[in-house]
Amino acid sequence: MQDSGNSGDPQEQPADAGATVSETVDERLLEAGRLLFAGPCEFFWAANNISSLPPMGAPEIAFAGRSNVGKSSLLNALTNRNSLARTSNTPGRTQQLNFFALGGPPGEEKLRLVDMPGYGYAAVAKNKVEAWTRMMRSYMRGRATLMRVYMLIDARHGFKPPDLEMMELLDQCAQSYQIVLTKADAIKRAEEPASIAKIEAELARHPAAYPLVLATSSRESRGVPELRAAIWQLLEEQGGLPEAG
Ligand SMILES: Nc1nc2c(ncn2[C@@H]2O[C@H](COP(=O)(O)OP(=O)(O)O)[C@@H](O)[C@H]2O)c(=O)[nH]1
Ligand SMILES: [Mg+2]
Repeated sequence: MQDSGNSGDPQEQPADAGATVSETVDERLLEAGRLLFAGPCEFFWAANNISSLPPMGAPEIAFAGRSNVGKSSLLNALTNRNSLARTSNTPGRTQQLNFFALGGPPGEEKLRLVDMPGYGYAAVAKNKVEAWTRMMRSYMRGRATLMRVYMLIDARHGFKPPDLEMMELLDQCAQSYQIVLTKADAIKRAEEPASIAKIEAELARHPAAYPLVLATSSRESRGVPELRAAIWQLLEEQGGLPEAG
């Protein structure tokens, strides 16, 4: 935001004065998000049924999406790792909730990242889909520390029927969620606003959905700092603020 009282020409300022002169809330959040995700991040728990969840502890955010949506790539981009979440070419194989401790060793983490099993994989048997749905439902209903689900949508494809089913489940569980577009590099920049507007129109029909969409590209690291900032802001808003540092 441009402050009309600030008449300083940026070129007149010393190169290192930018942060103090033009610091905005957004820059603060971007930096706080960057620092959060620059900390240690470690896999610490896998649950393949509802009775094997880790005890509740630090605030959790979960990542969900259809198989192949780019979830592993985005988790790796967020945490600056190459293989935190294995980028797999065998969609539907990992049918478990994977927990990562962020910002401290497990037990002292500031935030937990939860990699949800991919859904909508055609070759998965019906009884497995039902088991998956039961597990997601009981996890989301019983998890007081789960702050938000980030639901990933391939920017090229928009919502597909399995995504709409997932949103219905999230709505039923009154689980707060936000849509994150992946692979934004794969659509024309000029098409992005229309794609986002279409998605936001659908979101208006979903009570538990956060109304704004974030566009990301793991390949180009686009939108990734903004997603980190949004996650930090969520922690602040929910009072789960990690200690400064
Ligand atoms: N163009 C593009 N492709 C991506 C991006 N992120 C992931 N992919 C590709 O999408 C496929 C699935 O990625 P992956 O992260 O394994 O998806 P997951 O199954 O949801 O974990 C892989 O072939 C990736 O190379 C991206 O930002 N842009
Ligand atoms: Mg994956």
